Amino acid sequence: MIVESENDIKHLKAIGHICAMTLKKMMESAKPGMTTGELDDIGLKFLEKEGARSAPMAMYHFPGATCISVSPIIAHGIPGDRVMREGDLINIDVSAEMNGYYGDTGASMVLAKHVPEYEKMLAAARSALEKAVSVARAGNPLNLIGKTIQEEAKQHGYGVIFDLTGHGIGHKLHEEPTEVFNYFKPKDDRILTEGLVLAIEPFLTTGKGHVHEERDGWSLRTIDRTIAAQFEHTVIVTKDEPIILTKNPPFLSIFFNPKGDKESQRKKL
Ligand code: M3C
Ligand code: CO
Ligand code: CO
Repeated sequence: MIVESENDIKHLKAIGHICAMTLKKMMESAKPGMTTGELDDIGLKFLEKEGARSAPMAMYHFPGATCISVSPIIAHGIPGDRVMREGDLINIDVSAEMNGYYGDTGASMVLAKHVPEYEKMLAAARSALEKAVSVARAGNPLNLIGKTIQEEAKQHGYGVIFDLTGHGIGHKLHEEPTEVFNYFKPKDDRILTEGLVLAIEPFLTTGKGHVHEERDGWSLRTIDRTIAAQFEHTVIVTKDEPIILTKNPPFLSIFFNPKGDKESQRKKL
């Protein structure tokens, strides 16, 4: 959507903040031995308490309130009986609706353990999101977002997932512009305009960058079974730096969760 009023901004900020807080709550709650279904329930209760509805459920009848993907699943993981283990690479994606406005955010993390191989990719993916967000300004070509993500990935020795994209958002979870590519598309001549609401979500990988849908009809994994990491923000494009609707300072630092306790997280970062 294109933001037209202060009222639009107020509602987008409200749902964006709820998504960010839900994600933070889930990242802090994730513990070895817990199932993804239990973790989803924590997210669902948090959303309900705030008066928001799960967007995947409302829009697509997704069988969960949030998407929880345990590697080699990289996105659209269905919460269920899967037990999370120390050292698992996990992605949590929270999207929700309130008063007809949508927000979308996500993050990857390693559960309760140092895994340098994963942490390196997480740092690169987070940096790709930060850089992509900073170039999302009115007047810039939309394909600068993908170019920036791909260059940042390459700089750190990674590739991008070609099959998954960012998207417009606002009055629906996925709306125009439906594909905000995570790579440079020279022929894409779309220009970013003031007020445009976007979900920017780089997916970085060690593999070739194509995905396969599992038989459950949702879960996505890399075809080559390589690892991947995603970070996502919903933003409003302006003439300067965009307004980040899903910003939550602690969220950006909790990409590693050593023992699940906040103190050691802070020390580490
Ligand atoms: N929020 C998710 C979609 C959830 S609907 C099951 C998203 O838009 O960020 C993604 N799109 C593609 C992969 S994750
Ligand atoms: Co998302
Ligand atoms: Co999204």
